[in-house]
Amino acid sequence: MKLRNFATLMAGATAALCLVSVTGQQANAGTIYKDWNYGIDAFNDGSGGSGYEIKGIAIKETSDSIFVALTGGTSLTGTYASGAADKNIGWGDLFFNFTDKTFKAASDAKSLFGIRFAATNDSMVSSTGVYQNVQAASVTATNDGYSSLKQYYNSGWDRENTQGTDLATKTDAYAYFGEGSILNVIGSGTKVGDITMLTASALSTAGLDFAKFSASGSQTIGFQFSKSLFEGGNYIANTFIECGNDGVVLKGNLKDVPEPSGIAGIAVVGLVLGGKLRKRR
Ligand SMILES: [Ca+2]
Ligand SMILES: [Ca+2]
Ligand SMILES: [Ca+2]
Repeated sequence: MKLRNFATLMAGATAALCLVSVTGQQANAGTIYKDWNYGIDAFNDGSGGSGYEIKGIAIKETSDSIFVALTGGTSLTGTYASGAADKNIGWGDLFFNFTDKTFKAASDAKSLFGIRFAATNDSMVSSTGVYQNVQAASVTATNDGYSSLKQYYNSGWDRENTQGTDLATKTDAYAYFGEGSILNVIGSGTKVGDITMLTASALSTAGLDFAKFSASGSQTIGFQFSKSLFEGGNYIANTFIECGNDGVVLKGNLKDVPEPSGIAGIAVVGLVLGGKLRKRR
């Protein structure tokens, strides 16, 4: 729990008690296998072919690190595409939403966490790494992509597990993302730390096994970062390809995020909100 959230909690505690989540984020979804939480995406909803097909996402936490893996047909450096402004279409950025808000609302409130892991993509932040206070932006227009999520679905790409097993239907996708622009990169945010890219063998050693779900793509990308950069509790993680041709979501829960040091000064706040915090965590 980051310090800034005490203020957010104080401001929102009363309202939060009265609100019923409309996004289903309270659910600790995903499929856990050997400590990895998996979201498996439709294998046939990558508009444009196998080079734009996401098959799955997986996240694992250890005592001090968070591991992320993505698999599909898109390499870390993307695919040549004559219609893109930079002649390349690759991965967008990865987002984590720890709030009870929809993606758009959390983005508008600059409450998302974002990770730029693809150094050659069109992210609007200058370097790879972990960012907080993130507002998302769309780069589909400069990547020969869809002007909206509605246009993607109206083009015939609605499939079972359209945004992965945790956001399986178009209706669910609209409820979380809305029907408008596909916000797929970090538009702005504050960098809080770096990521370390992981080799296939390192991922295997860490227990990653997309083959368990018959979801091994030709490209599997992985990285890790310090859990101290992050927030605990329920999350919705997601990423889209730069053109919006495919996207995947994973819901889960981070249990063991270390408490920041030096919180004694707001111990009273902690006591008052203790019940609320325990519930969130
Ligand atoms: Ca897919
Ligand atoms: Ca591009
Ligand atoms: Ca998808």
